[in-house]
Amino acid sequence: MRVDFQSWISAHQVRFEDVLSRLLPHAEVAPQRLHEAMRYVVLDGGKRVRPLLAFAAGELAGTNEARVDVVAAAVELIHAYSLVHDDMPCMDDDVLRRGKPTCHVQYDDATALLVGDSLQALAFQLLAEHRLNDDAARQLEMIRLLAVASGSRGMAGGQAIDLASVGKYLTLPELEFMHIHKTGALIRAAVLLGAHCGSGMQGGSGLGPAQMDKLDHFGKLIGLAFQVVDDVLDCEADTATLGKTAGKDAESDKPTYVSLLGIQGARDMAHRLHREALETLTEFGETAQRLRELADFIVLRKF
Ligand code: GRG
Repeated sequence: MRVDFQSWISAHQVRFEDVLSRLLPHAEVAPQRLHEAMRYVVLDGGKRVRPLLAFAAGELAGTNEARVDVVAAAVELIHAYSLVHDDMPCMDDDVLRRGKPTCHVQYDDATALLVGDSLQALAFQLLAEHRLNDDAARQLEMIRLLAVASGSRGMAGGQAIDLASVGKYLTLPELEFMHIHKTGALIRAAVLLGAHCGSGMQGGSGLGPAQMDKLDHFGKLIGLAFQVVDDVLDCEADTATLGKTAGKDAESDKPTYVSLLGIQGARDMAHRLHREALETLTEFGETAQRLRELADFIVLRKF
């Protein structure tokens, strides 16, 4: 029997917390303080949007959940590392994340730096030491995909552009380029990695290149929609609801979709991207239902 979307989310969030707890080093293992800090930033917090996208894409591709658990964890560890580094005084300099003091506030700058480094390394360790696909070449391609999405041609590159754009005017294509990299690349990778776990697997649906391209396009559109909504929420929601400091973009004089298009213009853009994202899923029929529901969640969310 098909469970409703909210129950599906909750069940995955609870189960995934156990997966993460199991895959992270224990806090009692040396170096204890570093391991404790890694668990502090990863566990008990966050919406887990990227893992949920991987689970939904995995369902579409007919893969087994244990494989998607590993790619979902790898993506979430990269995401957690990016938040820790982004919050540091040398970048966004923030004190609150996921409703708790940021890592460098709770621990110290050096620990926060090492937490980020260690989470990134652990993500790739997991992809290398677990079987993700029956085809070894496909597995290597998956590792490459996450590396590109995280590095200078993906998230880290987008962050570099973001830091260089403070106080500057960006055109809409420039803003889009920045966000497709900074936020979109990892969201896109989450969708693709979930689907790759199924392709080539016995009993998996083995999505073909044209279908993977459709999913890639879905990931790109919904990744951008996620950022547009993030910009709107930064203006409209309060700190308690967001679990991070609200109003940071305007305060730091950062170009955003809201500063460029106004609140209503940004909302309209999010709805257009949402509509286009849903259109890319048409051919998948019922198997893409969770991805559609997640697209709705990303655009309609209030935090
Ligand atoms: C430091 C290499 C490096 C990159 C940082 C992602 C990022 C790049 C910075 C985070 C700053 C930020 C607020 C970006 C906007 C979009 C975003 C990633 C929001 C946070 O993601 P959520 O809402 O967070 O999925 P939770 O806590 O729910 O996981």
